[in-house]
Amino acid sequence: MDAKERAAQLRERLQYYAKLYYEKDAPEISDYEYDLLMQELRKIEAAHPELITPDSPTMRVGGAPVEGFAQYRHEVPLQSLNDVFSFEDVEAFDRRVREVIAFPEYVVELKIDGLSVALAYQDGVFMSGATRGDGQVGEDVTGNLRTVRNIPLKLEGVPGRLVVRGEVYLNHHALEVLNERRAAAGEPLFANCRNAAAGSLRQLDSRVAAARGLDIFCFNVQQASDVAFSTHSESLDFLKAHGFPVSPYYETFTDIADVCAEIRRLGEMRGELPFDIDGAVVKVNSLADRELLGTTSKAPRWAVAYKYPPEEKATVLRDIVITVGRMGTLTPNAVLDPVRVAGSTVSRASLHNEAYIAEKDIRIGDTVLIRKAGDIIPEVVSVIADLRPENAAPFRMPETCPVCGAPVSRLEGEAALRCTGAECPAQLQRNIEHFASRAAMDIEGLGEAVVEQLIEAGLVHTYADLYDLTKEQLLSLDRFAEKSAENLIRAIDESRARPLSRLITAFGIRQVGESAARTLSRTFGSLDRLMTATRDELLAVEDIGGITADCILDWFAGEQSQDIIARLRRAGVNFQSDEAPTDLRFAGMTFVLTGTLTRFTRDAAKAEIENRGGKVSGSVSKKTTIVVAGEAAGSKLDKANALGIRVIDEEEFLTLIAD
Ligand code: 3BD
Repeated sequence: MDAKERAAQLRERLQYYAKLYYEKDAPEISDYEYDLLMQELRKIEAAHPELITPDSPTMRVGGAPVEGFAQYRHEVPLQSLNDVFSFEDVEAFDRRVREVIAFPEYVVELKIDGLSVALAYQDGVFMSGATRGDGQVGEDVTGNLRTVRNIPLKLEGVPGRLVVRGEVYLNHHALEVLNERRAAAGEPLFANCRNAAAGSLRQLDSRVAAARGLDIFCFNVQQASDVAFSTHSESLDFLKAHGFPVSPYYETFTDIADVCAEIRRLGEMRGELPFDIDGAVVKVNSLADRELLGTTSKAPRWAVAYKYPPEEKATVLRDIVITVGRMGTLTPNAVLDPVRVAGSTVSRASLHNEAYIAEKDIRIGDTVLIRKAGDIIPEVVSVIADLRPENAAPFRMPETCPVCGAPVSRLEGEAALRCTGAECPAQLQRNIEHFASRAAMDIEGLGEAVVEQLIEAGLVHTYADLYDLTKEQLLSLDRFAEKSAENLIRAIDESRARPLSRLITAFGIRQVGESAARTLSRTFGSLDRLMTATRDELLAVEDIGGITADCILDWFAGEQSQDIIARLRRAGVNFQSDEAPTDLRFAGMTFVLTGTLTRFTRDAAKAEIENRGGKVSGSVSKKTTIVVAGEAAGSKLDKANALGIRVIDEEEFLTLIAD
């Protein structure tokens, strides 16, 4: 057998095994044997590049990273779907359909929660694929789609053009595996399957996408040059017959009551499915009827998506544990029997503070209803009172910090309790984790577990200590080898050059998140300038209010902060913004413009003042700093003189604003 024949044979076998694995869930060979065959094919293709075909299974593993994604104009625009949220809405949809079609037939399908794509085939070969984008233009993610293992790359007996729409998704198991890997690498976890699928499909490096285990369900024939269908279910059967995975459980109905019953039935299956759904789609089956019903500018009149309400699940609250946050805040957390809700397994939920627990009367041992707030953060909705064990006692917050034992206190006007321990290790742990986090100094490999080790070994007492760590010190710790120690030292080293805004974020000043940090960096231009900013100057900055300004002043006034800054400076951490600082010479000053100005319009003069951090007011009062008096100034000038406020003319104003 020559190379060409062997390559063809390998491709056929690999395709066959992949199909068994993905469709029948009955692999005949082990992953290991599968990988061996794949490797053999790769070797042949490497030696004979002319034998590579675009539909070869080797093309699924992905190539080198590409620069962004090319735009992809969809030949036939990808329509959107109208959402409905009640059975009354479904019945109203049916009435609208019946105004045009006397006896409609409907298909009900699951609505898979993933990312919508289009796949284009030419003469049976997968050529290209793209995200939906705005329906007209999406992103060309062909390379990544090749790594979706159940997308057929080659079709038998489908000449001409075929465009298929589908939903790319990640199943629950794949999400779990992915998140375990990310947790081990100290990377942020994906909150749900949809985010993970979208993030994976939009990976620039298709080798990364390949490792994510994406799948697809196809739900529409978008274009077919050489096949004709008369119904949607026929087109789904066609897709199935040609090896496309098609959304399971689709059925046809003629009575809208049966459609609603089916939607309810699918909703009840939700918890048992191995992937996420967010609704059910009802579609008119006959393609001729669809033509008659037509389309609005946005969505077809012949289909609706019924969205299920956020899932709520009951589970047992086994314990309430207290965590100590970065600011020393004590937060009670529910420890739950693990339960799958809206796309991920939940075993913890924040209970926020004592008042929240008291209001819902949450007790250890209770059966509680869990929901995801905004689809992402788990929360306890309510207690099922009937299922409360007899001995369940009301919950009380501890009087001492569970980590360092220092007394806790409640700040005036706040619901939260705080640890008063100045050197509480829990606070230190969160502080350093925050410093190293993605949004802050982005130090890869410095996750929770490593920070804990460093603190325990006494190697770091503040985040400034990170820059003094040596490879030898790391090697003395468990789980560090030559390579991992070098990597961490390098990651810490690289963080010295981070933009100033990240350093400001990393300080963990209360009220100062990423966005405020960026504004502060841009406005003041350097850490040294920010350190000496007055309250007025801070207040002149967009989006910085009194509370935030005080938090910033308090933080810089702290003795420890000054020490940390000095040490970071010595360590060569970047203190400069790459943007020039904003002019703030009028910060805290209020101007009043009166009379006629000859060189400026009112608006231009106002802009000159505001661009330098000043405010403009319409009337003179004790709070006025300067009155700019043009020609024929009247009562405002008199009032300014009476109050002893500084008055300048237009010439002087020009000198004041000159650089
Ligand atoms: C599914 C449109 C039509 C062909 C338009 C009727 C809006 C996402 O399982 N059918 C399905 C699913 C989605 C669909 C259609 N059938 N459109 C369907 C769909 N079984 N998820 N969608 N889509 C797909 C969308 N996506 C992103 C932004 C806006 N709209």
